[in-house]
Parts: sequence; structure tokens; C-alpha cells
Amino acid sequence: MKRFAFVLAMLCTACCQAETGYELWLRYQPIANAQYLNACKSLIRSYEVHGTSPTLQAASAELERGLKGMLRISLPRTNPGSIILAKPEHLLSFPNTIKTTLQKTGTEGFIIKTISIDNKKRILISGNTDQAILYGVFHFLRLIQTAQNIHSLDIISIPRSALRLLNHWDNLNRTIERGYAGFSLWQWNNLPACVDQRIIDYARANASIGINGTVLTNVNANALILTDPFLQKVKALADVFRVYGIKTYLTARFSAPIENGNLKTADPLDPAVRAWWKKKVDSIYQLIPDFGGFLVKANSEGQPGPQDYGRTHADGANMLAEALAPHNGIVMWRAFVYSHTSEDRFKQAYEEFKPLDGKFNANVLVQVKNGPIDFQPREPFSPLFGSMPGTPLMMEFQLTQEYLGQGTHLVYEAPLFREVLDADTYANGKGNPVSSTLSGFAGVANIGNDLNWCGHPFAQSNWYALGRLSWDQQLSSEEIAREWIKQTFTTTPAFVEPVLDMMMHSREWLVNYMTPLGLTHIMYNDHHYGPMPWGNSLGRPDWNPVYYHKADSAGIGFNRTSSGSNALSQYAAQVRQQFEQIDTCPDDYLLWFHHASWDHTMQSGRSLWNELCYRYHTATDSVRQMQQQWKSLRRFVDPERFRHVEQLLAIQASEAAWWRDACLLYFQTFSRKPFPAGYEPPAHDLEYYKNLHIRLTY
Ligand code: GCV
Repeated sequence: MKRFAFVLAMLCTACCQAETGYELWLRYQPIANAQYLNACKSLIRSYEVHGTSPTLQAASAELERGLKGMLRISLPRTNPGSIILAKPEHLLSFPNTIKTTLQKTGTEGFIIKTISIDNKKRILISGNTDQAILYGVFHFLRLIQTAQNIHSLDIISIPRSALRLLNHWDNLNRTIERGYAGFSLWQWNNLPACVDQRIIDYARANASIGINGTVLTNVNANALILTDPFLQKVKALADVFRVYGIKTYLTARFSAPIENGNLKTADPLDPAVRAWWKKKVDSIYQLIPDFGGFLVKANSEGQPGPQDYGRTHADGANMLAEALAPHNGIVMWRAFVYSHTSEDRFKQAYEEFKPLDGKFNANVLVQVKNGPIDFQPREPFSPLFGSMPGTPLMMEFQLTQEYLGQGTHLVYEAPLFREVLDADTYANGKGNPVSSTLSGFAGVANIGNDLNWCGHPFAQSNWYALGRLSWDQQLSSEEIAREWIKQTFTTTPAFVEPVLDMMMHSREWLVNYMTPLGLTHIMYNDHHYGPMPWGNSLGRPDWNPVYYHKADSAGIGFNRTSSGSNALSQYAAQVRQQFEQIDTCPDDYLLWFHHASWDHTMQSGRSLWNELCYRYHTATDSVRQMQQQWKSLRRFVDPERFRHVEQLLAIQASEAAWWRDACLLYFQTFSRKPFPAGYEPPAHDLEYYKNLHIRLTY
């Protein structure tokens, strides 16, 4: 009995060692399954690498590190090795089929193939560049971390999109706009002399999921970043990122020629302004030869832009594009614009950008948020997707959970991403999903200097998902989640399956306890944490929740059909048809497009009022069940991460109830209907919720 207790204690120590979450999905834990371990060891004894570039050194170091962790072996370099890292020019004696395959993999794609040399199995990891080989190494390590059979490999992986970026909304004082995981990773005061290990680990993590670009600074930009001392600091970071195939980008404040250059204007058609930008860009490339380019937020939420001078977004973007073009740099010009003059904020981006289609220079991409408003828990896709055939578009997703429970709610966002990517735009007829209209991907980063990078341990999955999905838009949310869980926690099915279930439902539950049935933007003013559907005090109508839900005694929702703002006319006819008729509009989008009566019969058969109550209540109950589910998994997780998630789930459960009670009590003042029988009564009255003054320090 004593012996059994001892063995159990040893096992628990082995599988549940203290962990901070710092290692992300690159934990490389010892393989516990002896059979799998032996199978790997029989194939992997040594490796050979052809070339000495910093990128290949990083690939070799990662391979050694990963296999040391998982197989507990120090991997010697031999020739031939059982793993071969080589580009095509080193494969002259190899079968032609391999070289032919590599002709198709471009600059970033890789192959992992089992081959036989001297009657021995070897694993070839190859690609046309060192960066491709690095990606191949990370993929190979992922196969082992997720316990895949590596006996007979024949993998070709080519990214479907060339631009796969993170956008950091990091300020130069190291605060992060909408950041919930600490301060910025970029230690501007210590740079360029000191580049800490964290920068290398950030680059490793990104390379492991195929992210190949990072915008370091907030779109609400500070021109200081474009001054020489700061550019030296940027160079120090770029020198690290380059090793991992990551290009560095900056945000460009449109008025920088005035602020930094003492010019009287930033008019994009002014020759002195154009010359200033050209010189500035040339000087950046002197320091950072592979600089990626600029991301720009212009004439939006108070940011300066070309419209200040009566010019268009195209005039502004093209001026920067001209300066960048000789260096192969790009401009990512954001379409997130709205103003108080627009009768429906939904329509504005399309109204401003659609007429400019085809007028942007070749190295400009227009970067569009996934939905027409602002990263809400559920939005229809932006009507710009599919409407700008003459302009390359980038998708902007928000990883940081500004409107999705911020740092405390467990929400796996891949189902949201997939929903948008899979929506058919009907551009040129059926079968043109949003994903087919894209030339690049950007995720607004959820990364800070918290020990575990993302604040909530599960928020790491959203960073992971952005990388994996931008590489391969065919991957399902479920596949990505499985990979992430196995690498981040354990491959044990008794853990993987229930956690997968939690993750896969989490976004839908959040929609239903926050903004069910197409409700939009009913969050608390400014910081957007918590419910405030009654909000009506801000200076502009479209900053106030009441503008979005339009609840009154007749019903609730925003009429965007032809009898209302007609925003639906911005979509292709087939999309419009899906939403235009109140009786056929899907329940999940009803209040996005219709002002529906409280008695309206939903597709579920319930009345609108009863459906609203049903959704708020069942989602809150589901979060409580998720809390219980997690508690039952204690034995699979180290105590630190287990407890962290447990505590956050307690917050989430109580906040789901807060959302439910505050919203239902408020909407009841319009519907004047009773809560259906059998539901838990609200914990407080409406005045209580209205008097909660939620002050956050970020
Ligand atoms: C960076 C929303 C956010 C702002 C953000 C803006 C944007 O309005 O609340 O913090 O500013 O989007 O995407 O530019």
C-alpha cells in the first residue's frame, strides 16, 4: 500500500510539475508512453544540417532542444544523420521526385519525408530557404508533441497566404491599448544595447506557427518611433526577428512630417511631404534591409490622415507606397473608419473604400476588420470582403479580447475566425468565401509581459490559432484546438476531449451571455468590460449602446433592411437575401438587421423575448458547467495552471450571471413581459447594476 502511494506521488510529480505557462505550446515534455518513445528513438539518433546561417542554427538548436526534452537524448550531429536538414542544392544525389516537389513549395513551404539511405530510414526536412527548413523543424516537433506516427512521413506544407502578421497595439511607454496581459515586451529604454531572452522566445513561438511579420507599435501611432534613436532600437529587435523569418513593421503616424520634420503640412500631394517620407523610408532600410513596411490608421478616431487635406485614403496610402516600393515594402492601410455624420456606422467603411477600389498602388493592402462594427462577439462579415476585386485585402482579427471578456473569460476564438472565413461573399456567384478574397492575415496581439504571455492561460490558444489558420485556412477549429491542448497540457484523451469540448463551445456561450441574437456593442463605456445596455451618455450616438440595440416598447434591433438604413445593400444579392426577410433571417443575426417585435416568433418557435431569456440563462448555466468540468480535470494539470484557470472560471461564471441579469432586467423595461417560469431570478434589481461603476485602470 505504501509502495502504491509512493508510486502515485511520483507519477503526480512527473505529470504535474509546476509550470508558469511561459513555455507556451513549446514545452517539449518527456514522452510518457514507452511504446511511442521507443518508436521515436528507433528513428531518431542523430542529425545532419547543411549550412551555417543563423536561421539554420536556430532550427538545429530547436531540434536539439525539442528532442532532448521529449526523447531525453542529446542529439549528435553525424553525416549521414537520421534527420537531414537540407535545401535542394544539397540533395543532388536524392531522387528527382523530391526536387520536383520542392519546385512547388515556394520560399516558405517545406517537406518532411521518410527516405531510405544505406537501407536505413531517415527523415528529410527540406525547403527552398532556411526559413522553410525552420518551419519544417517546428512542424516535425509538433508531430512528436502531439504523438503522431512518424514512421512513414510524406508531408508537404505550403502557406496559403504570404502575409501572416501580428499587430501589437503597444505604446512607447509600454502600456498596451486593449492589452490584458501586462506591459509591452519591447523594453524601449534598454534597447538597442539590451535585447532580452524574451524577444528570442517570442520569435521562436511565432516561427513555430508560421507568423512571419510583426507590427511593433499601436495604430494610434506615435511619431517618435520614426526618429533615429527609436529606429536604432527597432533595428535591434528586427535583427533577432530576421533569424526566425519575421519581418518588422511599424505604424506610421500620418502627421509625422509635421511632428518630426518641422514641415507645415502632411498633405500627401505636397512635394516636400513626399520627399520627407521618401528620405525617412530610405533611412529605415539602411538600418533594416528587410523592413516590412507601414500599417496606418488614418482619419479614424481622431488619427490624422489625408482627409485633413481634402485628399483620399488612396492619395495617402499611395504616397507611402511610393516611398516603400523601391525596397519591396508594403502599406497596410486600415479600413476601420467611422464618423458621427454617418446614419449607420455599419456602412461607412464600405462607403469610403468601395469607390477607391483599383486606385491603390500595387504594394498597398487594405486591412479590414472581420466585421463592419468592431470585433463584437458575433458580427456578419464586413461587406468590403468580396467587394474590392481590384485591391488586395488583409483580414484583421482581434486576438486580444476587448469585447470578449478581456483577461478573465475563457474564449477560444478559432470558431469565430472560421465562421467569418467560411461565409460566402457570393462575389462572382456562389462559392467565394471570405477566405478566398484575402491576401493576408493580421491578428491584434494578446501578448504582454505577463509570465504566461497572454494573461489567461487559454488565451494562448488564440495566438496559436491565428498563426495556424493564416498558414492553412483549411484547418478546422477543432484540429487546431486539439494540437494546442496536446502541446500545452497533455495528450491524454481523458483530458483532451473534455477540454476540446469546453473550447469549442466557449465562444458561442460568450455570445449568448453577452450579446445574443445579434445584439451589438452593449458593453460598458470606454473600457468595454461588463454590460451597459442603458449607456447613452457619450458625445456621439455611435459610441452609445442604445444606438445599437434600439430597444423600445415595440421591439428591439437595428433595421438595416431596405426599409431601414439599407446596409444590406452593400452585400451581394444572395447574402442580402439571407438576412433581408425577418422570417428567414437566422436567429443569430436577427437584431443585426431587424427591429423585431418582442412577440416575433423565432426559428426556435419561442417568442423573441422568451428566446432572449433562454439564451442568457442557458449560456450562464453552460459556463457553470464548464467550471465543474475543469474542476474534474485537476489530476491532469500542474497545480499552478490548474488553479489559475479555476479562479478565472469563477470570475467568468459570476460575470455571465451579471451580464444576464443586467441585460434582461434592462430589456424588460421595454418588453414589459415576465421572465418565463423556471429560470433563476436576478440577483439584484436593475438600479443595482446601473449603479455599478466599473473603473478599470487600463
Ligand atoms: C487602437 C476600437 C478600440 C480602440 C482601437 C480601435 C482601432 O475602437 O476600442 O482601442 O484603437 O478599435 O481598431 O483602431
